[in-house]
Amino acid sequence: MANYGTSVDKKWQSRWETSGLHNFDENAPGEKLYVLEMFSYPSGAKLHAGHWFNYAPTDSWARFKKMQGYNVFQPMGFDAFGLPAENYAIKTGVHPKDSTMKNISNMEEQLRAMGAMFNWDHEVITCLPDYYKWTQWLFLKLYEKGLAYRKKAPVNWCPSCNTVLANEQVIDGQCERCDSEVERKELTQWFLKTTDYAEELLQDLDGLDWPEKTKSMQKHWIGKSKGAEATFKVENSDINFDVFTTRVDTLNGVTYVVLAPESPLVNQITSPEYKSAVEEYKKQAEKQSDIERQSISREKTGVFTGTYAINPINEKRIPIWVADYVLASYGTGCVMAVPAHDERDFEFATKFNLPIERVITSKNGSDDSLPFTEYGKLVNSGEFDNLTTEEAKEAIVKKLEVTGLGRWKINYRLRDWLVSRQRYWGAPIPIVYCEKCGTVAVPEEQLPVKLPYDVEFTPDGKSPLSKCESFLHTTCPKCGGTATREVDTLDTFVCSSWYYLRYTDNKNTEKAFDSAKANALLPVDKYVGGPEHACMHLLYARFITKALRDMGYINFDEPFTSLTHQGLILGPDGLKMSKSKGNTISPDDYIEQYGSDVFRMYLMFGFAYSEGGAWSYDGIKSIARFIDRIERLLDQSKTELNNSNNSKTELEKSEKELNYARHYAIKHVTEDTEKFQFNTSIARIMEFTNALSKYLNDEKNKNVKFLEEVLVDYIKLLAPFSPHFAEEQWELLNKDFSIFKTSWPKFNPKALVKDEIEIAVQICGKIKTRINIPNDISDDEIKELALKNETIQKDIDGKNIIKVIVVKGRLVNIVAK
Ligand code: ANZ
Ligand code: ZN
Repeated sequence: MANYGTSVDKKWQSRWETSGLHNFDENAPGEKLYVLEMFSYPSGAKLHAGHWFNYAPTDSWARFKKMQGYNVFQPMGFDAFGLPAENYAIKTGVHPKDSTMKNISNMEEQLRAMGAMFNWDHEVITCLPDYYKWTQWLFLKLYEKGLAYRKKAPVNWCPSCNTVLANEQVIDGQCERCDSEVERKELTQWFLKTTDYAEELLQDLDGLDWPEKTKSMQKHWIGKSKGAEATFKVENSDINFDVFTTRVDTLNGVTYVVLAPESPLVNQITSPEYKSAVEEYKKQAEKQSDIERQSISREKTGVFTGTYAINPINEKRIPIWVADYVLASYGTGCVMAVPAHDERDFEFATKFNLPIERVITSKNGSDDSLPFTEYGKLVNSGEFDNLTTEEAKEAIVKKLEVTGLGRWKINYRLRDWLVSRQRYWGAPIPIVYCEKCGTVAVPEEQLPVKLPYDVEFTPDGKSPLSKCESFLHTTCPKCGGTATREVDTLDTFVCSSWYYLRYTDNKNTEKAFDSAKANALLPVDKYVGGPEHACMHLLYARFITKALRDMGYINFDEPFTSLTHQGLILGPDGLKMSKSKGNTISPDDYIEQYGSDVFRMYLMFGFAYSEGGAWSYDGIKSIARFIDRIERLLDQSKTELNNSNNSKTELEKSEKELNYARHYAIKHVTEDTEKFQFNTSIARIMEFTNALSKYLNDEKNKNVKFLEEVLVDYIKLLAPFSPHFAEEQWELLNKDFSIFKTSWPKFNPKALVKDEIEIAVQICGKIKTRINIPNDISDDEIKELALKNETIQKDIDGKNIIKVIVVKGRLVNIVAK
């Protein structure tokens, strides 16, 4: 009867803990290897199959690297501030701090049951003052550096929840929680200047070992666009404005210009008789999200301002419109419209009956329909006629530069990071407002600005902290006069933008982290987590790393050298797991039934790691049977070891076969595991298992010395994938604790050269038979063996042999008539 199960898990978990096996020692031998899994939200739902799929296989990888001799650092913690906890609190009335701490202790227990070699002594919990004190410190450093600033900006506003929403809470223009249409509202907010690093964030992507898709998503998000700015004068006024265009070659085809409704220019230039129509239009536009406004399928809307502008290249007079397909936040918020060559302008011009003037034809002169959006040759452009798009861009910018009415310009789509949240459950922004001194940073020695416990946190449109008098009123750190505190809290992504640094020095009470410690352990060598963070967390962390480097706190440029995304584990029905669909898989029940190793091995064998897939009940059962089978085989092996006295050094044929399987497995498990290809690694272990079983069931007197060597390698190969089970088997083999202190098996290339190989024998190109031949004989000897073969003899009897061809290692072809 099989022994493996939770009792074996518990035995080794406690042994690992009491022996301090997983404690990190920075002075231990071996190259450092920082393995990091994205830390989780302590939500009430406990650890689900997705967490396991992130953490357990990555832990197996880390164990594999440890056995290869690396000094592995694998910390774990909790991203504990933020909306999930707060929303849960609003729903249940339990204070977020209480529910969060309770959830953390539940999840810690579950993580321990996983048996991962986390360095718990380095744990961080972002909602505790000893952590958020340093999040506040980070904010102040950025503020000192001019990388944090405050300005008025439009935010997503849910009129029914009465609160600001993060971008990620807006789903298709609607509030994630109540499905009401999200509005835009102007509020004064804190921003971090990610845009200062746009170019470096883009350039450094090239050097990262990250999935191409993720790099390309970040690249798009940063959105570098090379173009030009052209300056238009407003007729009968001294107001000028710039437009950003990537097609300055089409400047002669501009038939109107468009301002974003939010552009401050709109009020300045609108002529009196058009004011009310424009005001009305602006109100409508406020309700649309940027995504809707940019949608191609949406019908274009807009309004004339009654005012005209002058085209800087040909002094033509063109109308100025306001339309919401122009975004205030991109470029200059003003667009030169070229309906003949831009889809959206074309649609707009058609709807409002504005002129459409062609200025580009295709290079080969064929007549194309409008809008023609490709590059080509200029027409109707005066002195620029016949130039190609590329040539015309140069020539037109050159001419504009002379008059000062144009220049080359690079634009980025990336916006500064809005970090203010009108929420309770976050790190307070460490700023004080004084009537006399204005905006004042809280001095470092007064940190942390503690988040008060007794606060009415249900959102009603105002920041919860503004209703907490004892928090709100304070004295100015500069002049000692009365002052009020900033009542917004920081976006939780600020907390998670630097946690990998704090892990290295989590108990430091003097500093956020010690530079020498951080520089020694970072960058993270392998980061594993979901792809959904591509343009948020993964970008923010890169920005913070670069900012801290420039302030001299760290000496590396990138936080995460290599990144792997796990796939998604779906319900048995192939759909995304969700409580409402009733298709969730709770790891706890399976661990209880089968043990952690069966669960983790199923996750690794049943799915390609980066793809995931649908859960299968049969799949996990077959892994449970596989572990049972191994256990029986190892049992049998031990009996053999005790009963036999054969310990020859020369290997018999059957031993050579097993030795081949052994080294074949070592080679491929090593190569595949390195690449997170756990499923193929385990498949190789299964083949090795079959070979072992075949050898054991041979009746002959076993070679115990050889068998013992094989078993040592076999259990070592199993160790990363089934750590508790392997540790148990290691002990049963009378080996010293712990298998994770031993080194990973090395494969012997010689063992992979077979003494005998099988080749085909053909007559006139048709396969007649297969023969086994020694590996190291000459072509003539091969010919001789082939011709001597009985089947062949019969076939060629009475025929004339014309030619015998040998294809090394594969076949012999006999041409006979
Ligand atoms: C004239 C033009 C003619 C344009 C043409 C395109 C084709 P990317 O590549 O994304 O940088 N644009 C500029 N600012 C905008 C804003 N705030 N809101 C909406 N659209 C804006 O796109 C640059 C192009 O997007 C610019 O080039 C401008 O339209 C438009 F045949 O200028 B173009
Ligand atoms: Zn003051």
